[in-house]
Amino acid sequence: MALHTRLTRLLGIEHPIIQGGMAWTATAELAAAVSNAGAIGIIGAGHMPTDLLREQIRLAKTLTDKPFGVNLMLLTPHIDDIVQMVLDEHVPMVTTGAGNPGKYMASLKTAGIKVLPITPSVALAQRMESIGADAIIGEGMEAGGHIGELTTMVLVPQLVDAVEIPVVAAGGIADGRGVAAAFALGAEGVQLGTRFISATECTVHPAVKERVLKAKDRDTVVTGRSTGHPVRVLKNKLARQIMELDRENRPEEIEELGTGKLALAMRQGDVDMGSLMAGQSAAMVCKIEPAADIVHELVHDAEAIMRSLHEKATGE
Ligand code: TUI
Repeated sequence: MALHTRLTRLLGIEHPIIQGGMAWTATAELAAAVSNAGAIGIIGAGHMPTDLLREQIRLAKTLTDKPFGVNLMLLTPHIDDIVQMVLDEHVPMVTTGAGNPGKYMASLKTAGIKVLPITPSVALAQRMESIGADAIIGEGMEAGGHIGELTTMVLVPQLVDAVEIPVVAAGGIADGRGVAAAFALGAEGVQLGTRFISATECTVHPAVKERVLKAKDRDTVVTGRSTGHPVRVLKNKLARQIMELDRENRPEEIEELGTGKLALAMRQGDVDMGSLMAGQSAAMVCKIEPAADIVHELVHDAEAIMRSLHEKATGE
């Protein structure tokens, strides 16, 4: 049982599955569990203070001997300090989100760190390839958190045509069918965030897991479009307040209202006034189970689908 691609070789992993680097959600425990299962776990830096992130990285190193990564959230004000710390800690790989990591590419590459920028567009992906990115993560607007405009279905094949480096599909993938579909589009790996919120090892507040498990098809909404940083969340009281401010075009008040609300949801479990960032695939997440079971199910089911499609295509 294995899906080997350029991505598995690049990262030295068994399965071409990246766990999304969700801020205040993807902690060392989850990342290590995913890496131990043969995929690659990511610690979400978000707006985390540098010292706390360093502790998380050191904790992950005690929990796994396998490669893991850190997601650098480029909008955070102390991003320069975070990058320096990640260099000092010799983290094997980073993904980047919410901006252009060009400024940091040379130093990360020189330190031997694999860099996988998350991009919502073809132009940014080409720029990233030209400055040395190892692979591209194409994230569609089905994803949770900060999103671009294109869907995974249209973004991924365009990226595959536009760059030579491996493309990883993200956004809307929650099971083996999604993995097989991503491979059909030309992706050589997948990134899943929301599905891993339900992992036993995910340390997010139990009330958040419960909301994800209960979510149905139309339970996410995109808020904050007026700020220029649209964010997909599960609908709740905070989301409704932000949608109202969006309608009234009051972006400054949205920024103010949103401050600290992700940690409020994910760590403290305030599922009414916290920001419940999650993707559309929340509706497809149905049970709490170990990260290793999630990884193995994804690989097993994707392989079975690809085998059955092959049989159909060849008339066997
Ligand atoms: O980064 C994410 N997801 C995130 S970041 C985040 S924290 C946040 N909170 C409130 C507002 C904004 C951020 C929560 N979820 N996913 C990867 C991702 N990157 N999605 C979209 C992008 C992106 C957008 C623009 C990447 C690059 C980019 O480039 C703009 C430029 O400068 O060229």
